Amino acid sequence: MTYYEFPKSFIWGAATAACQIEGAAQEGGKGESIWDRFSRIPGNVANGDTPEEACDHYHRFREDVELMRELRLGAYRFSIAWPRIYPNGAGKPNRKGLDFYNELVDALLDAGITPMATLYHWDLPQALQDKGGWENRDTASRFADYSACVFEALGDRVGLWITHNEPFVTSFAGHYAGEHAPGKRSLQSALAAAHHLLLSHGQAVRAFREVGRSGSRIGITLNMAPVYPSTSSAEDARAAALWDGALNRWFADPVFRGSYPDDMLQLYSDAASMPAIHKGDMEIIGSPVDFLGVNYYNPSIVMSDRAAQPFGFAGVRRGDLPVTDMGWEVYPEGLYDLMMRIKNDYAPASIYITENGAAYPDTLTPQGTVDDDERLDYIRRHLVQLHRAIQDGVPVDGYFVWSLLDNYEWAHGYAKRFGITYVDYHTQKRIPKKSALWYRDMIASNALRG
Ligand code: GCO
Repeated sequence: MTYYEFPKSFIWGAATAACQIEGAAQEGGKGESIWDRFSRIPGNVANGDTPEEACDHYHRFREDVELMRELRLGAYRFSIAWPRIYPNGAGKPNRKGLDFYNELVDALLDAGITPMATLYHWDLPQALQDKGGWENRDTASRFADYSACVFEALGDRVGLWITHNEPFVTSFAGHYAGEHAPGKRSLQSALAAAHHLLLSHGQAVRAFREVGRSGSRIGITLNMAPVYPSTSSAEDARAAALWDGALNRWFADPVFRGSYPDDMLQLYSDAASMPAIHKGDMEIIGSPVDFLGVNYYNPSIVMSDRAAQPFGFAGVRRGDLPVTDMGWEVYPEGLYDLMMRIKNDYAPASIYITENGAAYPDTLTPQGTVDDDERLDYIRRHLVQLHRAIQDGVPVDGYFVWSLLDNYEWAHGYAKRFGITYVDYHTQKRIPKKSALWYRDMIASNALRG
């Protein structure tokens, strides 16, 4: 039996996002978000599910904080719904929206839980979408104003900030694949959205440096994956390099090096018209961050496929790995490879795993428990690899399991359960799964056995 002890200051947490858990979509003065709008269009979301009620966390946050306390979480990553603060995207902030997050933060601090706030987890005010959304450069300035308002309101108590969650998904799932709000399908739109998201990140970091309390920290969360070619052929190696460019380098290079990668810039400029990159943009985007947030779920395995649009490569499965309910292959060693790669190529001062977890089709036993052994095993095996990366010098300071609660899984609606806590959507009852109880005990010992 091996004993994997984590650093003393290591932070154990769980993550959620406003749109996925809050509900109360039309209460407390909240404005419409692009997900409120997108989810009501038939065909966009499984079962026609909307975020209207979700986990009703808006009304049950005290109970949820109590649950976190019982699970001994050291930190909680949540997101702020921009349309709660600026129902119309700009103008005067909505006091009731700020009050909600003020009360949540106070409840967390009373329970001894460190709050980590994400400013943008995909719920753009619809009013800004009506003006072009992230394709419009002006949205970046609106984001900087919104961020400054929230820093001002919560910055005396929130010490950990994330500007954006997964700008790759916001831009490409939302504007190229059309699977997420606002449902666009154009490479040009996706590239414009990506640039303005990155620009808004840099602007928010600069706004934070002007007001941020000393000791508080800001970063960005990227969804990154190790990319493996499916064979040792030169074509597959090229395919893997391109996908790595699209998924990882297009976002990490600007943030850490202040430039887009040359090979991708060439490829994208040949295929679509790039948004205007103003003088000074790249310096703003490259403003130093205090940490990198990494969301890791599964590896990318890529092969060359001349027929695949638009760049002649396709993602494939390795085939010999178990898969989750999302169809994602489970490969914990990928987390180790990814950590080493990030350390070598970008050398961030600090890393938080801001999401890692798995969906499985959980069921309640007659005794009222949820025996999610597969999820428990998924988390445990990823933590073993994370421990290995820390031993090898990667500065990982915390881990947040996705997710605290079963919740609204975007285009999959309520059909996919990622929680360590089961949510009965009819009664809104929360039932900690076996993985949650295991996580609680692991946190208490700050170590794994395995
Ligand atoms: C993401 C988001 C989460 C998802 C989770 C599971 O990574 O897509 O940050 O909101 O729910 O990742 O897909």
